[in-house]
Amino acid sequence: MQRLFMFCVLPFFISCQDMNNSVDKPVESKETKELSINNPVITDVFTADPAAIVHNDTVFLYTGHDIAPNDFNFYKMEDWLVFSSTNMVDWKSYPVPLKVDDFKWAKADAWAAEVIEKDGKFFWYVSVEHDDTKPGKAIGVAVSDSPTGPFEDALGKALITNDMTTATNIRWDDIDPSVFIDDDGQAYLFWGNTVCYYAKLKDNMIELDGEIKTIDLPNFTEAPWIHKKGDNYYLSYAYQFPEKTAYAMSKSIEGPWEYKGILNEVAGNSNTNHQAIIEYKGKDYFIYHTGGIQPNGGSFRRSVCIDELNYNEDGTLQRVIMTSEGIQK
Ligand code: FUB
Repeated sequence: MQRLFMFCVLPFFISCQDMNNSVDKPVESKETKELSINNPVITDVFTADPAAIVHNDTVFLYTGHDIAPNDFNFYKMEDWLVFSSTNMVDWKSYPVPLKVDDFKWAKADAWAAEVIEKDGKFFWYVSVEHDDTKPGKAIGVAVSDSPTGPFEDALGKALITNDMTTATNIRWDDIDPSVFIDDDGQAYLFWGNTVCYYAKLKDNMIELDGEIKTIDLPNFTEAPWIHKKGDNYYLSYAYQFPEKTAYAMSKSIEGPWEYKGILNEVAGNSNTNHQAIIEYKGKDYFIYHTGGIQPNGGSFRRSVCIDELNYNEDGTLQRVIMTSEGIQK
């Protein structure tokens, strides 16, 4: 009899209790999962001006390195850094792979740079201050057999100097190189400040192939980045100052470029905004910098952050939402 109660009556009793509970009690809220705070992605040094490539299923993140003292309100940058990750969250660091001093003809300012792989070699295009023989900013190129270096000057002189570009009189218009290899194998270098320049590169990646041209983009400040998705080319860039990121689209790397609007707002307490865009394991990422490490972070002590990038069906880009959480594992 006792057994009969347990097997037949008790379940019925429990289920009536459940019904009563669901009527009388408010529905409990679903458990919310606490997300990790993953931005900035590097927190032991200041990192700026990100560029990134995917090689052998690994992301290599190349950054500038802000070392300005807390009371110094301009850039102090002497070398570039490299990190790698296979999940966009955990980043491995390496010995310093490239310094201004590695370019004998340069005297200062390890400003924005970008790396590309071609035929098993890694070419790193950098902005620096030329020595007094050719005043102004200049673009150099270093090369290595490994994505993490060591890199060495590939040319022994600058690839671009201030006297080669005359669309503006300023001495800092030859900065922020962005390199892109089109589907037919032709490589292009884009760069500029105030004026956006581009030129073809020869197959050896260390000589220009033909004339330097300009692209007319609204409020172009600096930091061009070229990427392609499907049959669309995208030219994103720093817009106005303090800088937002804007972008233009084209069906050809040679243009015409159609301005599409703002992609990212002013990046918090950093007056510059410098982006890299990559696709990795089927997802798209927007890599940028803020002054997010406190108390001393800011325009001259920046830190690289990563958030998702989303495309609309027509290929246009959704505005980036900068988050503290960043990318979750
Ligand atoms: O980091 C120095 C300069 O600030 C870069 O070359 C620009 O893109 C801006 O981020």
